[in-house]
Order: sequence, then C-alpha cells, then structure tokens
Amino acid sequence: MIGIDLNCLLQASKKNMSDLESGMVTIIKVFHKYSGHKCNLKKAELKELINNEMSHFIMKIQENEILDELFADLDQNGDLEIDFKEFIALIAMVTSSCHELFLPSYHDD
Ligand SMILES: [Ca+2]
Repeated sequence: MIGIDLNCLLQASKKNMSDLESGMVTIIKVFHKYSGHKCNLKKAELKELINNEMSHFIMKIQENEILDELFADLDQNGDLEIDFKEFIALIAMVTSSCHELFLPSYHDD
C-alpha cells in the first residue's frame, strides 16, 4: 500500500505541485464541480461533464441510448450513480485509448 502524505498534500499549493499532481487535483475538482457535495454523479451530470470537459477526447453524447450504455458500464456497484472511483475508471480508459496519439514518435512518420 502506498503512503499518502496528507499534511504535505494539504500544504501544497498548485504552484509547487508537479504537472502530474496538478492534473490529479484538476480531475478531483472537475468531478466535484459536477457532483456537488453528494460526491456522486447522476446520469445527467455525467453527460454534462463529458460534453463540457472531454469534448476533444471523446465525441459529445447526443443520444440517450449511448449515455445509458456508458452509464451502466461505469456504474460498477449498480447504485445508479457514478462515484469518484467509477469516474476515474472512465478517465483511465479514455487516457489509455488516447495516449498513443501523444507519443513523440507518433508524429515522426
Ligand atoms: Ca455507482
């Protein structure tokens, strides 16, 4: 199990965080922007988050069937809400699918 230094984390301002760390904070903040204090995304909030914040990486969701299918895939515990762990799986999936496009060698040939 990795150790998380909470004191260090709480004292860190975004200025002295690494790019990766600020990226992680951004993911948390974006999730909370759409989930509010309940820390869960309902279906409409998931759609709004994807369409507003991920439109360069995945196509905007227009059809309810596509939203239903994605929501069911992400909602691992079946409580009809997407918690942070379920959300981060979407980020991992999309990042993993897109990462080859950002490899330095991709643009060489
Ligand atoms: Ca869930």
